[in-house]
Order: sequence, then C-alpha cells, then structure tokens
Amino acid sequence: MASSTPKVVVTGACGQIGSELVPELRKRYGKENVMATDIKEPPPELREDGPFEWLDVTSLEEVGRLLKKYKADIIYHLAAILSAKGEQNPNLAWKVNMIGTYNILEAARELGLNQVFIPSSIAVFGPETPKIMTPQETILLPKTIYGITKVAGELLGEYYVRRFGLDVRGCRYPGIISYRTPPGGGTTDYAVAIFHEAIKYKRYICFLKEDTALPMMYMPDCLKAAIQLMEADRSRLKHHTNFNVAAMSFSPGELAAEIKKHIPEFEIVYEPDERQSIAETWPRSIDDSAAREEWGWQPDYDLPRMVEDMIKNLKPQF
Ligand code: NAD
Ligand code: AKB
Repeated sequence: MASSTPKVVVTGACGQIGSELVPELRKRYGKENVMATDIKEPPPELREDGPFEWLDVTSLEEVGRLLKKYKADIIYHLAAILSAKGEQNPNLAWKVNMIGTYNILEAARELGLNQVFIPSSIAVFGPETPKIMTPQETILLPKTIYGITKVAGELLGEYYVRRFGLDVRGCRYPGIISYRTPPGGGTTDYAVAIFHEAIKYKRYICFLKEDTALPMMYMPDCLKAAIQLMEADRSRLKHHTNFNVAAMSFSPGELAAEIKKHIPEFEIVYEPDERQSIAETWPRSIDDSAAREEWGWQPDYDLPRMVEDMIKNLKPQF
C-alpha cells in the first residue's frame, strides 16, 4: 500500500534527462523520497540533495533488491543506450534496453509498484513510416537496434498493462535539447553540441546534412511531459506506453539561422557521418493529438524561444 507521498526511484539518473528530472521530482515529492540510481558517478548535486545508489538494471536481482529496500511506489526507468551508441555496440544496447526494461517491469509487477514510466522515442519509426505529421498509429519498422528495443519496450509495457494491470506509461520523445548535462550518444545530439561550439568557437561542423529536419523538444517540455503523463487520470488513457509528443521540428540549417540571430559571426559546415543514415529513417514532424486529447499535452517552447534560452544559460558557462 502506497504512503501518501510516493517513494520514487529513477534509473539512469545521471544521464541527460535524469539529471534534470531528479531535481524536479525532488521538488515535487521531497528530497528524501526520490532515489537516484545509475552505474555512472553522479554529479555532486544529485548525490548531495537526496539519496543515490548504484544500480545496474541488467541485474533482475539488484533491481528487485533496491525497489524492495527503498519501498518504491513509482519508477522512472531512464537507463538506456541511445541510437548512435547502440549502433557502435548493439549487444550492449540489447542488454541494457531490453533486459533492463524487462527487469524493471518484472520487479515492478512482483513487488506491486503503483506506476512505471518508460520513455520511448521517435526511433520506433522507420523509412516506411509517413514522415510528415507521423500519426499515432502507424508503421513501426525501425532500422536501428535502439529503435527495435524501443518498439519492443512499448509492446512489453502494454502487455504488462493488459495482462497484469500494472500502470505503465511512456511517450515517444523527439530529440531533447538541454544545457545542463550533455546527451548520451544519439543522432539528435548535434542540436546540443552546436550551441557549445557556437558560443566557444563561432563555428560548428555538423554531422547531419543542412536540410535534415527532425522533431525536437526543449528540456522543460520533456520534464513537463513525463510528469503530466504520470499524473494524468488513468481512466482517460486509451494509449499507455507509446504516446507521440511533439514540440518543434527543424533542420540543422534552420537551427543555425536562428543561432545567427544571437551570434551573427556563427558559421556552420556540414560533414555528414553515419548518423545521417539513422536520421534519414526518422520522421520530420509528429502528430501528437492523442497526447493532447488524453492528457492535455501542450509544449511551451518553440524554436526561437528555445534558442534564446539555451544561449542565455550557456553563455555564462564559457
Ligand atoms: P543518457 O544516455 O543521457 O543517460 C542514460 C543513463 O543510463 C546514463 O547515465 C547511463 O550511465 C545509464 N546506464 C547505462 N547503462 C546502464 C545500466 N546497465 N544500468 C543502469 N544505468 C545505466 O540518456 P537520456 O537522454 O537521459 O535518455 C533517458 C531515456 O529517454 C532513455 O530511455 C532514452 O531512450 C529516452 N529518450 C531520450 C531522448 C533524448 O534526446 N535524450 C529522446 C528520446 C528518448
Ligand atoms: C537519439 O538520437 O538516439 C535520441 C532519440 C531521439 O531517441 N535523442
């Protein structure tokens, strides 16, 4: 039985999203009620502001032991290997993303947790999927190991909802842009690196082509989506683990033009690498009407507002 303030565990808490989601959850539920876990050394804030424990999600035993010891009610499962890193090591991606996700769901079922959040990604889509305003229900034939594990994660989560009544929720995040923690090895990472290089060197060599448009989202909207979806009235949800969510879409050329409004000397050159072929299999824009209807999703940041905020926050760091 859950106490009135839930106890929350976050896996992969030292990553790009976790390092900002943990402080947000600690503000909401109280510092002592949000346990950050990872296999990576945590930044001092994460460890000093609340509980931290080492947790490798590929061990069912470790996952079960920690959830039991901490009497967890809710788990935000963020531990994963992203698209570009996954292509470098498909075996690791399978272990962390597939076995890790199975372990989280299985331990949550066995211990009777209240809720599980497992983010999915636009990487579930593939070249056969409609690229413009990609619908909620559509073709899921990803070509990366990351995408394959994300489709399987959505389906497995949905299975636990239907078969065991476990409250599993998740949304298909686009590329996330933020200034606190660097991204962990994805195809959309250029949209973060570009800001650092623009401010430091006024020049950036982009690994995607100028016109490769992809869906993106600023971190405050990413955190808002996770929390809003988890707090949504369960009876209103027709979908559970696979909500499309959108905020903005742009190409490297369009992002560079927006950055130039703040840093006129900025120059970008294009030297596409293997990540280009991943990006070409993903949509250019997303239809998120199911998320809007079922849990009131609405983003706050568009391209100009995100760029202004990124530069304002990053400039003092250099
Ligand atoms: P990240 O790569 O920045 O962080 C992942 C964290 O998982 C790292 O801190 C890493 O140390 C940890 N990890 C790796 N192996 C582990 C293991 N065996 N046990 C425990 N922890 C382990 O990723 P992120 O960007 O914070 O992504 C979080 C979630 O959001 C992932 O599921 C990802 O697929 C999803 N997502 C992210 C984006 C994005 O643009 N950041 C977009 C779509 C979906
Ligand atoms: C990646 O590029 O792999 C991630 C994602 C969109 O899931 N940012």
